[in-house]
Amino acid sequence: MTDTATTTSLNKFEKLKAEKDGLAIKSEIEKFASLGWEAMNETDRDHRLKWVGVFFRPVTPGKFMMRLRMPNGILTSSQMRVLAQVVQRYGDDGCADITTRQNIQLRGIRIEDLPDIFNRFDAVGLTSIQSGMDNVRNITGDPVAGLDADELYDTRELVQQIQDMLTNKGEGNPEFSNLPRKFNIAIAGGRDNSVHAEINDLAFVPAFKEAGEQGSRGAGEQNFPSKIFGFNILVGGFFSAKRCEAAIPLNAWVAPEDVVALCRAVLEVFRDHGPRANRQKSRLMWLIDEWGLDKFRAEVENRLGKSLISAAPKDEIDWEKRDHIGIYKQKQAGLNYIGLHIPVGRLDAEGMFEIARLAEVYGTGEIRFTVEQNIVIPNIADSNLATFLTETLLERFSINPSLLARSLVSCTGAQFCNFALIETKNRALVMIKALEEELTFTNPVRIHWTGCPNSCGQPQVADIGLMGTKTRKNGKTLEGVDIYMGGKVGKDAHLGTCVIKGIPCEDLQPILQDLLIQKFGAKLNKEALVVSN
Ligand code: SRM
Ligand code: SF4
Repeated sequence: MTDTATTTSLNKFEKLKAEKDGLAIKSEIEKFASLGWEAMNETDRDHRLKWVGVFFRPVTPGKFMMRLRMPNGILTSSQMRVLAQVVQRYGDDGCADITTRQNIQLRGIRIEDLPDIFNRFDAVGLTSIQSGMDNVRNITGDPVAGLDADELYDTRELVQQIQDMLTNKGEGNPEFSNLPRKFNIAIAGGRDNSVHAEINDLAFVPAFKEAGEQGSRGAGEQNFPSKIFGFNILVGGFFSAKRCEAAIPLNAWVAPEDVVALCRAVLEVFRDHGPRANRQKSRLMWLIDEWGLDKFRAEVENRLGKSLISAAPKDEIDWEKRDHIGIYKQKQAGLNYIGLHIPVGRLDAEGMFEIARLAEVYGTGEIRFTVEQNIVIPNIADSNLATFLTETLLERFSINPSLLARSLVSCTGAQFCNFALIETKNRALVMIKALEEELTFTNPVRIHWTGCPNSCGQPQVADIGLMGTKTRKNGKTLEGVDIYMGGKVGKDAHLGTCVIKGIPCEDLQPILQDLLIQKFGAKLNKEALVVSN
């Protein structure tokens, strides 16, 4: 237990963890399945089940959500088919959402089916372990790792190794199942910061050291003989209702072979010293604030058992961020990856089966998720492209969506999330359609919706971020949004800030229309001009 925790009064969540470790739930699944959700101990049901990725939904009691882990956002067609079978059995209640962490969540789950679902997961190598509460979330990596001719490092293996270390290869690892709070890790392997490194508690961005500054040689060495490849480290990025911060440089560089040990060292420091009294002040940045960066860095060195090398003077993030939608040549001659736009990340069983089929028929069965809640199918031969393009699924999941829809991201919102102050996904889709009827665009505009200040939909990284709130109009309380602007992704990423507060959702469309015209070069369509005249 932590030095901080022993000297301060424990909050409700620390108490429930101290009473019984979340991972203990793993051996009780059969029991819960026969008891049923109504007879279960409420703390087990509402909180501890999250250690195995099962979320009680107060909005739809009895219909649970399951959050998987998808290291680097990669899965196989067989895994996708199992996920589809799971949601299919729930009819209209069953659906899935691709998440802003390159991951997937299933909906409509009945507690009595959990033993069978976990067996099915085991059979195809899927896991949902430690995906919620005070654990490390899905670890993100470059969505085109191993495909992109310009990549600096293929992040896939490293991401998997970190997940294996944290979860004991999916079995559950009590060493890291009682952190002071959630924790996010990302590894960027390309030049465009596809993972939003800046909003993670711990992030690795590609950077070269001059040969001689460091002992061993890294993976990019053959292409840059006088330079050694590794990562500059960023720490402390996070969003919460109370505070949002971009990650700051640790002034440290690691070779790829030291990344797993570095993750372990940082997590041990956070686990053993992170503040646990107030959950609103428990993320890693609060510890860094309390200690100062130098003490934090020294403590990480202690745990690592060696000195950290200072950061490379510059990192290699020098591109604008790509969205990967459309057809792109891979570094392997004759092969392509194709990005499909999945509107607000929402899938049904039929769509999931079809994606699995396309990945098998045209590719090698591999499927990838992006943090924009979309899908990439890699390894499609040139000779298969023409037929691929005739598939009817592309009418639903386009490879060339309209410019506004293309970059739309939305969190879960009021349909399933009890924190939500507004409905998001459906509203976002309706709004985009209405705006596209009125306006013509020359560039994509990245609009992110999030249903409450927890910021799961990352409004601070968007061109226009919309954060749910309650607002007053004519004496009535209405669903509204605070508007964020100025989020920059890719090279020189920085967070956007709130520019307008408390707009009722019913008044939002003309305000967005104005912003799109004034700030993003949108033009009113001829038809809209005629109507407004
Ligand atoms: Fe989140 C809590 C959904 C990404 C910050 N998030 C929740 C819960 C679990 C609340 C709940 O129990 O209802 C939401 C589940 C709703 C549901 O039924 O789907 C939820 N978060 C999501 C997802 C599904 C949004 C999406 O539509 O994509 C994302 C799942 C990612 C994953 O696969 O693990 C998701 N959440 C994020 C992100 C974005 C990111 O990681 O890049 C953030 C901001 C970044 C960060 O954490 O620093 C985020 N979620 C939060 C917070 C605020 C954390 C804090 O320190 O205060 C909460 C509330 C909490 O943890 O107490 C929260
Ligand atoms: Fe729920 Fe709020 Fe997160 Fe949206 S931002 S998923 S409403 S907690």
